Amino acid sequence: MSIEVERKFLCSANTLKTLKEIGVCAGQRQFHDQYFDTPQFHLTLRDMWLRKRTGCWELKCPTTRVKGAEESEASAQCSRYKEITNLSDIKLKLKEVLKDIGEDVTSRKQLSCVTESCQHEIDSVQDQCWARSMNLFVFAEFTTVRQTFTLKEDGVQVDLDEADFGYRVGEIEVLIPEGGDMQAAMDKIERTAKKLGLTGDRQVDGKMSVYLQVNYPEHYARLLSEHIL
Ligand code: V4E
Repeated sequence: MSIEVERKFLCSANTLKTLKEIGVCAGQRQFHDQYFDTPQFHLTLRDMWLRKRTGCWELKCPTTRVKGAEESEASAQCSRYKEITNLSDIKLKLKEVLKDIGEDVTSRKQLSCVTESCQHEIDSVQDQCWARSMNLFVFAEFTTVRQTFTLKEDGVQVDLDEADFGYRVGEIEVLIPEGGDMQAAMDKIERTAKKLGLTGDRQVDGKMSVYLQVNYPEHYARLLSEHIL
């Protein structure tokens, strides 16, 4: 399991010029994300983000922060999430969380899902049967074109994303192992942000924030009021 530490930014022409000077373009790719939650949004209301990205499942969970600890401006602009990519671990975590909130995952028999729908539907639907059995459905779906840059600074990656609903956002990202040096990761991000000439003290919206604002304004407002976004 790894922890993803990242800072989002809006990429101006100047930022792009600097990025091309200090980084190496590692390529461009396109991916399709499907995000899952219960109809009552039990996962996202716990800041848990389950997605299938071009066939691979990922679950992002919040990391525990030290209560009452002062946060620097640089740290406040970074998000940190634990990333679970092993499907068995994802299912275990989801069972634990959904059991906690009284969602009866055992009563929805996976077998009935298989016999009713999967024989007549495409492979991707079969693959989602376990999710359906946990009452998890796709609530957001979009395609992103991503250009990736690697920087000389060890382990720093910069992604420039354009989602198919028109939103563009950049992110400076460092991956560390669980229990790894969070401060060192944030320092790397801060140094990179300075090199790119980034200013501003507010967190920049990610693709999902913008998607929710448009498609689920009430849920978005709730996530804001509960300080999840
Ligand atoms: C963690 C999270 C979400 C899941 C998607 O995360 P994000 O990093 O925005 O997407 P993406 O496509 O860049 O994933 P990557 O390729 O880096 O793995 S959706 C909303 N959140 C919460 C969240 C937050 N609270 N604050 C910020 C700045 N971003 C996301």
